[in-house]
Amino acid sequence: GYAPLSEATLPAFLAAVPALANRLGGTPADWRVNEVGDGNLNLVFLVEGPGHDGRTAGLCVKQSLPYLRLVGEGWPLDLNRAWFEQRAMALHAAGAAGRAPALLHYDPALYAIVMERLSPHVILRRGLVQGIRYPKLAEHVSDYLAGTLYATSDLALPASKKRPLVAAFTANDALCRLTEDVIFTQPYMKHPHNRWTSPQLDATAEAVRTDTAWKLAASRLKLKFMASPEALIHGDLHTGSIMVTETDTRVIDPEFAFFGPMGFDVGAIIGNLLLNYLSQDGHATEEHPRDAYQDWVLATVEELWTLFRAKFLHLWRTSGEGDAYPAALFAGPEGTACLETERRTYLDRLFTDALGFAGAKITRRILGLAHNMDLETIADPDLRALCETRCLALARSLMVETGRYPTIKSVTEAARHVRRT
Ligand code: SR1
Ligand code: MG
Repeated sequence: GYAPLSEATLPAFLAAVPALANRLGGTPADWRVNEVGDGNLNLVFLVEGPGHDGRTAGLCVKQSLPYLRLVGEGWPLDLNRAWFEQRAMALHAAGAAGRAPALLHYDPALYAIVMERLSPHVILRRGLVQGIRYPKLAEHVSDYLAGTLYATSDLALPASKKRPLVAAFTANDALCRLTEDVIFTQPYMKHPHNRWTSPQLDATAEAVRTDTAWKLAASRLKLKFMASPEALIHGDLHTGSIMVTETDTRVIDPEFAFFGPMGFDVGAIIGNLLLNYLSQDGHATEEHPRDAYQDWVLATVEELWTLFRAKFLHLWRTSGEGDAYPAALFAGPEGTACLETERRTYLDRLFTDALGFAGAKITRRILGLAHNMDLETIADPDLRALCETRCLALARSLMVETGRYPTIKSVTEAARHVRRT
């Protein structure tokens, strides 16, 4: 039966799985366990054992709690999110090998996932707030996005393979509804879950609630989220769901995975990077100005989209085995040219979706329930409010005036412009 694990009970759980015990080495008494979960939902344990040949070994264990950790037991949440997470990890590994921690074990009764412990990786968001550059970030995240989204789409999978997967992930209803509520609905209304740190934002939040164009844009995006089973998306790809070193990048936490719009994942990471860019002014000091770092963040946004687009197109051109766009209909030079135009149109549409979702992801982090340390750790309340106000201006424009942004450069230019206001 299910019971939450603890630092005291975890060794016995691991000792019962020979492959895990062997990996840790020594005996359970030698294993050091720390609960380190600082996310909104789950328990996370890091375990270290003596390993073999003088090299220590580590594991990470993630377990669902029957409620939302951020709020407490008053907000029950489906335990089965762990099943969706480990299933998504397995399916995504096929499209983007090496860009996530290795999945080692799943316990369906305890809703516990055992995976490779990443070391010396840190959460990307923490590194960004400290002003650390990650030269491989765009290359690796674009590998992950293109690989996972393409491989699970109708462009790569025959319908008879994709449809049962769509059906299985449709059952991740609890987490989809959470997203629908906290991202697309609650920030645009008076709701007890909403909070913002700066009283300076009271008037802005009130203005959002009466901004019909903004609410309409949020609702259109919500519909797209609910009714576009394009690919198996991560579903929560913010900068807290990525672990990094200067040379390695791993995506973690796909518990919100379901078949949804690809632009939601692409927009999540772009939106979180843009939010970070605008938050940097709250962390700059005279001794440590952040302007050059901010240029790096925007260059990363540009590179990420450009590489994603190129890699996705390459996969489609070279390995299209899905049932959409049957090859037999596009034989000959005319068919080839026509299909190539179609591919570019598809990517243009995906880009537009991503920008809208990026705006929605920024808005929810300022006016909704769950916030980001990028903004929350700005000590000066006036400066924090200024950064938040700039974020909201950019977010609204991405959602309401999406057509103004035909290229990723136009997006980064808008971010620079907002920063000057
Ligand atoms: C209750 S909202 C919790 C949030 O944390 C997760 O990381 C998701 O972003 C979710 O929306
Ligand atoms: Mg998460």
